[in-house]
Amino acid sequence: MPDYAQMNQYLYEGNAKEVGAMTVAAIAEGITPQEILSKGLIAGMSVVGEDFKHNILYVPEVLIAARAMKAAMAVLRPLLVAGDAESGVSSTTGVLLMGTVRGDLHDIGKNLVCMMAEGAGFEVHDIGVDQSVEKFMAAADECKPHIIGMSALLTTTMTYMKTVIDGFEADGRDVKFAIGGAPISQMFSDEIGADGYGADASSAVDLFLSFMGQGDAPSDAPVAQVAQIETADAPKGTQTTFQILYWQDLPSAIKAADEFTEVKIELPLPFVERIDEAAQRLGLTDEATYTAQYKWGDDQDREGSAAEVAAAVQAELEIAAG
Ligand code: B12
Repeated sequence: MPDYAQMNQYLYEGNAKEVGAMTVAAIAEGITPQEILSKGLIAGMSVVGEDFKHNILYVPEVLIAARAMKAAMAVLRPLLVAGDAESGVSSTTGVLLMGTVRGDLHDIGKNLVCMMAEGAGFEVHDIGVDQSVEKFMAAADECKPHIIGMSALLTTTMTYMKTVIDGFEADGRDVKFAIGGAPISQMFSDEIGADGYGADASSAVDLFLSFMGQGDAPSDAPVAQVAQIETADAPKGTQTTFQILYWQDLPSAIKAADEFTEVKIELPLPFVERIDEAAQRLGLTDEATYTAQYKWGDDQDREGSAAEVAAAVQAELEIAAG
């Protein structure tokens, strides 16, 4: 039995070598790839996500953890694909076009869905991250998919899924849309006119199969939680130290801490779009080059609670950005 707590810890530390070695050892021990994925990798990554939310980890550490996860997924990939193929579904199950939507560089979940779908016999065309409606259309012209799967991990990019669906509809194209990613829910899927939502890779495959007339759609899943700003009342005269996270010279996030509480604000959509546009202009869209551009600015002090200071700094950045 693998030491999953240790594996989670290695993943958290971004120790790709150990996570990979433990994955190989677990497979040799006869553990199923699904168990390793859920108890060793996804469980570890959810701790990373929580600590990211609470300012214990920042983008560079998360990226290193994500790399460790990818290293282990590379070991599991052939097994997941072969394992699902044994489930008896034919290799002509259907054609699936997958991509992460514009402005969003998260691809771990999408890659997992692609692997599982491939294993279930789908012909998968993965167009990668940060994909516009035009790119989805051009790819659809090429591969003529039955299903288009879109992934989004940011509340600021999930709305772009509707742009893609509307674009295809306006063009009179008939294709099924499946959507997924941590902030996505069935309610959101209904709201934007998608054909279905999958909470994880196996529900995603069930959903795709149901579109192809094989089996039932997965049942509804709970709505994922999104990051929230913590606030607390602080006494008068409280001092806060804050920093701004910049992508090159463009602000992306604010963290502020007083004696009692710590607050993190991800700046809203226009800021994300500005960074995205600059990255596109400079051709810096691959994950490592993109994230290497993030740097925290200097510590600054100001009177007020962390929540008040963070809100004031956000307002100033919004005014400065016009
Ligand atoms: C790893 C990670 C990163 C890595 C991504 C590396 C990579 N190659 O993917 C890096 C460091 C680059 C990153 C950057 C950022 N991130 Co990030 N990141 C994460 C983290 C910790 C894990 C995501 C993950 O891989 N999960 C594991 C996979 C297996 O799960 P999954 O993606 O949900 O996929 C499953 C399902 O959703 C579903 N699914 C997924 N896609 C699809 C598609 C279809 C069709 C279907 C049916 C199903 C389906 O099946 C998958 C498999 O089970 C999350 C926290 C979290 N808990 O989600 C934050 C998180 C998503 N990131 C966040 C933020 C804010 C950012 C940044 C804006 C930070 C910054 N200030 O720069 C940037 C944005 C960059 C960009 N433009 O995209 C926030 C988003 C908050 C919000 N509400 O919008 C989160 C939630 C962290 C947090 N709690 O604050 N991040």
